[in-house]
Amino acid sequence: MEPSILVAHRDGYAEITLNRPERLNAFTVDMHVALRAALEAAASDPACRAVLLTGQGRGFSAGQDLTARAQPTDGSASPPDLGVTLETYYNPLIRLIRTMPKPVIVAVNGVAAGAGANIALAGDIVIAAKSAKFIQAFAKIGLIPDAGGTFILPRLIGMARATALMMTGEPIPAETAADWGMIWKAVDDADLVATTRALAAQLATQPTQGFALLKQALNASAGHSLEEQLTVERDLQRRAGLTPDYAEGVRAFLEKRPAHFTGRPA
Ligand code: T3D
Repeated sequence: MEPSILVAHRDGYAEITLNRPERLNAFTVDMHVALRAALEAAASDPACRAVLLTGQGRGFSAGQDLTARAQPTDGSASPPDLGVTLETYYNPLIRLIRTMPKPVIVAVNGVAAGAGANIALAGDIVIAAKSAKFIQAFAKIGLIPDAGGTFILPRLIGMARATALMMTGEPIPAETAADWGMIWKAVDDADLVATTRALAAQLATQPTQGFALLKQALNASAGHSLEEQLTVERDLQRRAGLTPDYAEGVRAFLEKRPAHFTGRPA
């Protein structure tokens, strides 16, 4: 059987591909376990300084595999406890993407629906092929958005648009998503792989420890007042200032040459 997740070690970064194209990369337990393992390995590998997440085939991901959710009409089986599924699989996945100490770039190669959309939107930099679309598909099956969607989407595009998308399930094309600030940009389909690989390779040469601290600062900002966030910035900048990459960055500027960042901790 084909592995549900493919991992390729490239130029300083890990490329992780969701690999159930016949089901538009819908999530099974096996895929959750394999994806989490791949992300955890990338997070702890000092040679890996960025992650590129994408999907195989014509979809990025259609969210939860619904074939695993069919219930008999005669009431002979109790419904699944979806709270357990979220706590066991989706929530740890979103926490990992948001908090892993290196950039996560998401290349949305095709439709991203349900949790598939919200997993994509949890990435640090999201670039989509122009033919891709984002669908908050949950209401169509009687569920509420999950995988961090109710937190992340309103912060990206505002409450009015997020609520309407969540209630209507209207597909949003990649270019509209970019115009609305849901993603960073939409590129021609033929350019998606080259654009996102170049970005991942470039970010893998940057101050990785600084990026980890930057992610901490942005994550903290959501629930903070300006005063609280200024304190966070002070504390994290203190740590950034101790890194070898800060010293190298300043030296390189003064010597009028490109910086050679190692990504090593202080
Ligand atoms: O359950 C829990 O643990 C709670 C967590 C829930 C998280 C969630 O993600 S809930 C939301 C689940 N996802 C959906 O509701 C989306 C379902 N899919 C669709 O609405 C459509 O497939 C798309 C709009 C995404 C794409 O439409 P289209 O026309 O481009 O493709 P298609 O023909 O519908 O799909 C292609 C194949 O993939 C098809 O199989 P077939 O007929 O060729 O054998 C289809 O059944 C399969 N597929 C698509 N999505 C899923 C799926 N199979 C299982 N689960 C899916 N989610």
